[in-house]
Amino acid sequence: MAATVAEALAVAAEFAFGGPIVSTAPYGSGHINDTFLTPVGTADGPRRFILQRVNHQVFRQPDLLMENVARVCAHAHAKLRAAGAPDARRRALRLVPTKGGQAWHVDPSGNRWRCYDFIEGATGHDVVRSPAQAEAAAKAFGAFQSLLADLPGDRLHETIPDFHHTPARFARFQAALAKDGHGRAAAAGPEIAFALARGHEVGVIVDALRAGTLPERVTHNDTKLNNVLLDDVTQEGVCVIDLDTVMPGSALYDFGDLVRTSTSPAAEDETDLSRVRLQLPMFEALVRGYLASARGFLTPREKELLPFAGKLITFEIGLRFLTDWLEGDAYFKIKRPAHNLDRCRTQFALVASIEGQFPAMQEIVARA
Ligand code: ADP
Ligand code: GN1
Ligand code: MG
Repeated sequence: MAATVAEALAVAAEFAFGGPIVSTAPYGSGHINDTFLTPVGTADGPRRFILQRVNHQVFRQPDLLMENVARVCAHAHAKLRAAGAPDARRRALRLVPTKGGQAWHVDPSGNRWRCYDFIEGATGHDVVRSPAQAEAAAKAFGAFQSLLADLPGDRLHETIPDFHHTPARFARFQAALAKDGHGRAAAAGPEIAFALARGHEVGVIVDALRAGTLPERVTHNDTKLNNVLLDDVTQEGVCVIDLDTVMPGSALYDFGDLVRTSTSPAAEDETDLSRVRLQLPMFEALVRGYLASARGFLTPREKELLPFAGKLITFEIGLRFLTDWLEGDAYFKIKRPAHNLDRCRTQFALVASIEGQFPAMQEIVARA
């Protein structure tokens, strides 16, 4: 059950905002957490905050997750300060402490809540509108990976084990299909066939990670377009958000999810599949933006696999939507009965479009 406004208001009172809370209201289009926009009157004038209840069905170890988030925020701000970056307050998330000085609050039912400064004058877009936006988003996520390359301390906690283990996602899909616990498989024949026909290539990235032919890095792991806020005036990348899945991974899944979410003119849940396609100018802009900030650390093999990564994660997320649909919509928030099946169809239509343009994508990367 989603958190109510009344619950959010009660929890907001626990945070050290430095003034009275004006109101709170549900905000954004994320599929996982419950997010509230919370304006507050402070001594310095009105300010806004993002209050979030962490989804602990999805994140089974929310305290470890919050440890990761706090470390990443602190490191980002330390580096921005050291570099004398202008506008540093907007460039990385900052956690607002509780009145007791904690980085997060635990409510009486055991839910974890946290609060961030609201990044003003910037927007997370659900659908890409221009190559300039695609370029800015990719540059920002590349810079984020670069920022985390020297994160001090222990390896980050794996907030969701095997998050981008595509073979494990495939196995889970096969198990859900075999069980068909909600009698839904019959309604998804073409999607199931599409998925089963692609089982042979799911291991390419994780196998290479295991073999050491691709490096493990600290990555974001949820780099969809609306998880980076772009400046409303300049369209530049301002701030990478949604840090819940920052953990060890492959840079390729990060680039791939940009391809999934920033090359098609259609929304993730578009039902008119004729609108779903990879637009090469957007892909070219992603490659340009990503290489602008990541060229210095990527290996030749990582660069070579950029087009494939786009295809693989689009397939993986399509598979996850299909699996969730077969399992009765237990994971992703939905707004209509077949929402997850619609999302799966959109992803698979994009996979097909990528497959049709693969040589042109490889050509773009080779030229860059
Ligand atoms: P979810 O995991 O559910 O996607 P997010 O952390 O991405 O949660 O937050 C949901 C939405 O809230 C984002 O897509 C973005 O629009 C908005 N948002 C989150 N944090 C901030 C912030 N600090 N400033 C402005 N908007 C934010
Ligand atoms: C979820 O949290 P959000 O909405 O940014 C999901 C991603 C999926 C994405 C699909 C923790 O991202 O893995 O790619 O939906 N996050 C988690 O839109 O599962
Ligand atoms: Mg999000």
